Amino acid sequence: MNQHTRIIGVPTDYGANRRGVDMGPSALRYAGLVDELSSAGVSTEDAGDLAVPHHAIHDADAGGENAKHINEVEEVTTALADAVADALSDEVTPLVLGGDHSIAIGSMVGSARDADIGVVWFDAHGDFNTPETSPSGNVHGMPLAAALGIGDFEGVEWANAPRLKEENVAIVGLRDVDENETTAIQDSDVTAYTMSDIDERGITEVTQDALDVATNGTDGVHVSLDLDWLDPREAPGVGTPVRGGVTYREAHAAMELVAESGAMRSLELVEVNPILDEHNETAAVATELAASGFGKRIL
Ligand code: HAR
Ligand code: MN
Ligand code: MN
Ligand code: MN
Repeated sequence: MNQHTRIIGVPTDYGANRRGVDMGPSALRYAGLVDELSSAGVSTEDAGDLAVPHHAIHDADAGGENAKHINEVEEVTTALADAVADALSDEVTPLVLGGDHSIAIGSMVGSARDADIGVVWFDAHGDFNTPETSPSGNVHGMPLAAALGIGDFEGVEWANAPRLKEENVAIVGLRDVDENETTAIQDSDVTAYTMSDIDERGITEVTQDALDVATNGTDGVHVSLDLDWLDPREAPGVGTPVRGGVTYREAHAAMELVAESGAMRSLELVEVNPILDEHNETAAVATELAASGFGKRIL
């Protein structure tokens, strides 16, 4: 694994229905991300934040009921795709700080530009809606469908990850999925592991299976970590908390397996919302999980 990372902040909340997640990059840096990574033996360069357009009135000018702020999402994710691809060509591991989960479109597009990639998606949600199935119109519920070119996203060049196949995508921790989304996931070749799967088989076995899915025939894996994957008691600072998530220890065990696989080519931490957080706890947990993903062991 590459032990040099480049932090790329993406202070956007255009994909979410609650404001505040655009402050995620600051919260993560303030929580000591660079020190955490250095305790994992990882050197870090901070590329700062991408420029995100800010509108005075957020929702009045959403532009598109079915996919709100889609033009802003396109602008931000296109810039992020370039930044991620640049980091990889400079042989540093991109560490993308969200921002809401719509930014994952850019991470996947950039990571899959010059390599066949797999994806491990740690999330309470499927993020598999399309503009026609989304109950909310919020793009952070759509990034996997976008990258895979499903439904309305078919042939949408800026949104489709060029070298990512459904059979190399694994979602881990599902517990809140919309009806049409469930059907779409089942109809696809994506592999999904629910919280019940984790109850029955344990986090180690499930994560190992997910990594097998994502590494099978690929050059590396993009790891997307939505903090609402964890139980809200341990990660309260998220916009869409769902009871019954993984524990702090399960999350660490999973990230340690990610590190052991040696396959992580890019990582993103998303959906940290400091306005809703308690003393920046969620950001702190996120930074620790990142360090585990780069090989830090806690006893
Ligand atoms: N499924 C719902 C929707 O599409 C909720 C989306 C969830 N929010 C996220 N994504 N944080 O993981 O609107
Ligand atoms: Mn904003
Ligand atoms: Mn998500
Ligand atoms: Mn989520």
